[in-house]
Amino acid sequence: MNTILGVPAMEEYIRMCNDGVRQGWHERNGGNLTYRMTKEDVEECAPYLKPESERGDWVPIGVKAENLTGEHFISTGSGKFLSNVSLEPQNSICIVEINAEGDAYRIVWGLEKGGRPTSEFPTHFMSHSVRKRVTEGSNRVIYHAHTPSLIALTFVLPLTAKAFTKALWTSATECPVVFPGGVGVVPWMVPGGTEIAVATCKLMEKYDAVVWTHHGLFVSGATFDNAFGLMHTIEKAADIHIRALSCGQGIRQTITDDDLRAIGKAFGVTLNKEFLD
Ligand code: 2HA
Ligand code: ZN
Repeated sequence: MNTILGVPAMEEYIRMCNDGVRQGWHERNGGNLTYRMTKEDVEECAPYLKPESERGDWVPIGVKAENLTGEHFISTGSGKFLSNVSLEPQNSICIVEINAEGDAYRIVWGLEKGGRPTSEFPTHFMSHSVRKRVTEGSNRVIYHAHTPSLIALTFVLPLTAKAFTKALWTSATECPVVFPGGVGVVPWMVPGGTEIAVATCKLMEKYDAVVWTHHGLFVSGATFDNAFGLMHTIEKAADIHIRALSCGQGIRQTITDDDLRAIGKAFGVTLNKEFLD
């Protein structure tokens, strides 16, 4: 296709929005997705971006990241429905560029009827900064979804990284392989602001998945598939845990810590020892 929508990064981005919608994670305008574009992605999109003279003013992000100066991101639009992304991408998502100071953005494509990047852009932006640094540039995708089973668990489990990690690791054998570092937990906070951005990105130093209490999940990945797969694996494990608890007789048997160590050994992954007794 001879439009920006034929650029592979755009195709994959739009497909991932659809995949999340199909899972039921994106009621109304719930959830958001950002992707830090490669140089090649930007070159492929360049013919379709606004000329310099039509680019608006720089908009302050409210946070600053020196390692993201000059980067381009694809972002869902604030208040936009992920279910509309594939139907009307030009009005649901945008490409933003970051200024030379790393503290402001401007829209270079998309949101043609007006709008701005996701309300969670400060958290996405700070998380990109941290993940870019700790993964030496490999992580490019940050994804937030309203995953119902995981949200339900935030009403019944202690709000600690250990309680959530253990519940998830022991609910499906693949889990320790997919997220050997475990998951972090942010207590309930007002969404969209700087406070939740700071709390999330502090945990993103250590974890690629952070639970937002009574709200959802935030994940980071190198590719769309990896980020989506991490979200999906965690939500499915949460669902299994809830189904087991819902049988009403408690957990009679589970994967032990020694079993977890054996999985780590067999699959060549190092499990976060903080969560093993
Ligand atoms: O984009 O999910 O956290 C809407 C939200 C806010
Ligand atoms: Zn949300």
